[in-house]
Amino acid sequence: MSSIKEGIHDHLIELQEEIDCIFTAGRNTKVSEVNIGQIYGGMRGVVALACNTSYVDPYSGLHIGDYTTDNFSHKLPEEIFFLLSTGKFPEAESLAEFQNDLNQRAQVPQYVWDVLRNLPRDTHPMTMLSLGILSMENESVFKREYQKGIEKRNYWKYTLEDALNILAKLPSLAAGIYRIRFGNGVLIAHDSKLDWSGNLVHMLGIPDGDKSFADLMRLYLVLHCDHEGGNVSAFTSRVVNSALSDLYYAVSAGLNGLAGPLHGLANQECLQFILKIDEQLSDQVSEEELKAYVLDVLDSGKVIPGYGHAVLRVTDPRFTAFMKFGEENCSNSSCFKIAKKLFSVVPDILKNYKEGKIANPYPNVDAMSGSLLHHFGLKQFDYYTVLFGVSRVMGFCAQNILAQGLGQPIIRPKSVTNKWVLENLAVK
Ligand code: FAM
Repeated sequence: MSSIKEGIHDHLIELQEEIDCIFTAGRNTKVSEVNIGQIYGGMRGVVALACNTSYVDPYSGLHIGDYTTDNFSHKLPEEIFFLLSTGKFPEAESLAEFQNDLNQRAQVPQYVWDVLRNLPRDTHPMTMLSLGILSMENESVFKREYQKGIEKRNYWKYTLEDALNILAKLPSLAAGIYRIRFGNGVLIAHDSKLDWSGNLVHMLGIPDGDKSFADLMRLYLVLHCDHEGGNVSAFTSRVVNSALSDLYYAVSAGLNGLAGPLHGLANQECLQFILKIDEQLSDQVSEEELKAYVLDVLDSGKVIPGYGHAVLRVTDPRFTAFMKFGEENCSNSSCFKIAKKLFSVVPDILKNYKEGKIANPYPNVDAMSGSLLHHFGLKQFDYYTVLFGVSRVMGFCAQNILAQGLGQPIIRPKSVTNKWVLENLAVK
């Protein structure tokens, strides 16, 4: 058995023991009460899901297993996937074995390129990524084995096979999308000597891409990997997979959720926002001018991209990690300077705007990531959510593998109509 499979197997035993304990303590214990505002308000704050890959604390941000952002941001994405799915970082030997396995599976089938090359020239890169994954659905090992008849307790093993096949192909697929959509369409071959993020950088073929760009990409792919279970993309992916639609369907569905401007597309919108400020006011903009500009945007009914969060109530530690990277590697870049200046004015404005209705006035990960990519030569901001997606697929995969391994059932919350609410609750 491969180390990752063994690691997941052992982790599932631990998680199942914990669940047994939780159930013994009280299966009917109340966790959360749901009020009408929450039913109509996107279920915000309703605790209704178990997700064992990661946890977002409102005040300390993303935790993966026992690690906070500061403790894992220096790792490789492969190590992060191992951590998400087994609860532990791999030993050097297991990491090498895992990377080797991914290399063996990296070849993207020719028909995927045919599909992507036949799309309209201006197709959004996120559509291409989602479609690229979905077009390979016929390769699903889970689907093939399910049709033959497999035991429920083994579902996770075939979901893992699908996950490895998808993850292995992602750098080639994402880089190919970049080269078809923004370059001359000539693909650069995968290099088995490079690691997962190193390969993505290599196959993107960005001219003048220096060592810091490779470091940035590794950090980017690590920081976006997972954000617990209730965010739009992870939840969508889990719901789809809970119907035993295989991982190709589930990953593609999750990516479709990520493509929205309130979620993964915010980094694209964020950079557009920053470039506009650069064009209209320059990176020498004063605090007063910037405050007036931000207030104008808010008064026109728009959100400030990169600020706010459904769960976080502090500056996102992932933003802080990017900010540190920017200080160390490109403190003179215009975009970085503007992103930093926004950080010094936006939170105070948002705190007092809409009578304090904005729950979190602080920056999330998107407020800085695009500025750094732009500085290092990746200037096609339509592409940024693809990078977010490449990273987040690790979370989708790990969450679904563990959920299958724990035998979690189909997800099916109950909905009601206004009429039902009016007739059954004292709200008339
Ligand atoms: N600028 C202006 N208004 C904002 C705001 C922002 N950055 N963030 C929240 N608000 C408003 C929000 O629109 C809502 O107003 P209405 O009641 O008039 O609709 C009000 O404040 C209360 O919202 P909330 O409870 O503070 O936030 P939500 O949990 O509903 O929404 C976000 C969370 C992230 C969708 C929201 O903060 C937002 O739209 N931010 C800007 C877009 C963004 O940065 N998205 C990226 C999120 C990131 F985590 C990711 O997925 N990559």
